Amino acid sequence: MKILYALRRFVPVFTLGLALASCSKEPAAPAGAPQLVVGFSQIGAESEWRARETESIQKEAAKRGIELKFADAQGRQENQIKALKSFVAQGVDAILLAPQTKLGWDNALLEVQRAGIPVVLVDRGIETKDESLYATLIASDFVEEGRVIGRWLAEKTGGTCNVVELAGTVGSDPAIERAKGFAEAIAAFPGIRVLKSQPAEFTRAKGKEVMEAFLKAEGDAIQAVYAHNDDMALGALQALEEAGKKPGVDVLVLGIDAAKPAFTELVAGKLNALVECSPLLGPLAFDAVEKVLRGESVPKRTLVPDRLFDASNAAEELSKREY
Ligand code: GZL
Repeated sequence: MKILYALRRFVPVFTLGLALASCSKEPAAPAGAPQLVVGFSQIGAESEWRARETESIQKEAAKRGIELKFADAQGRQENQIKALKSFVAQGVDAILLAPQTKLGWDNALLEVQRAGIPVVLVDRGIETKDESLYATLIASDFVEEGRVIGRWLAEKTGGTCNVVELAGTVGSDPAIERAKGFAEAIAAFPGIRVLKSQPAEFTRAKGKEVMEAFLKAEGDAIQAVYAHNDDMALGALQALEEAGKKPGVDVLVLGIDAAKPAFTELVAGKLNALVECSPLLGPLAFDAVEKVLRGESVPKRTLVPDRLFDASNAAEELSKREY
């Protein structure tokens, strides 16, 4: 299969690139050589994180002189599948896919594979019977992100706390795995009780709405909120303030992503802990695309490292944040 990719449309660019590189220092974009064309099926724009990821991939494509065909699926898998078909029809050289959900990709990806177009998964994984349907996955370890939050909460509360959970999009890789990691970490602490867990679509608005329902149902019993991403944590923070509570003081608020809007609230003490999940995947994504098109082998999984931030290190980190 690799040879197929290499022969597909890359050799002329590669040969020409080599020739030019040998006679000039700057890797010039050879005039007239076929520009690499990459299709990018993006989930949507549901969160700050998603916007930063889109920006990173668009900027990196421009920097490398790659033509990016961008398709925003408005949060729907069927629109992503339509985009994959369209990329095949347009004869792109490679595809970047941020899969909205874990299941339901095999048929669409088989069609792409039959067209000889490599697929690089960015930011979320899929469940498939045939791992050859994609070249590599570039993403964080969501299970570990959930574990880190669970361990932080156990340490902070001495293992006794009533917590509510704002879960990400049903069926998505990060929602499934962040829930799993958190549950794993708190299993060692019977005093940590999850009073309620409900999906809130990774959005601020839905996070606020679900938190309001949690407050109605559980009121003062709630001592902490675990949100699978920043935006839902910020929504919860708003709901707590409107209910006359001090987020970060009366109720601990924990999230994942650590993008700037939430990071600022962390420094202000309204959030208590954030695990970062870098959206700056553009360079890694196009490194993988270019390697695959050269027929080089790439690891099936490229793990993006994450760090934990809380009151002990947030203030000195804020000025260094890139997203
Ligand atoms: C994580 C990404 C998640 C973010 C959310 O890689 O898929 O989706 O954590 C985003 O903010 O909506």
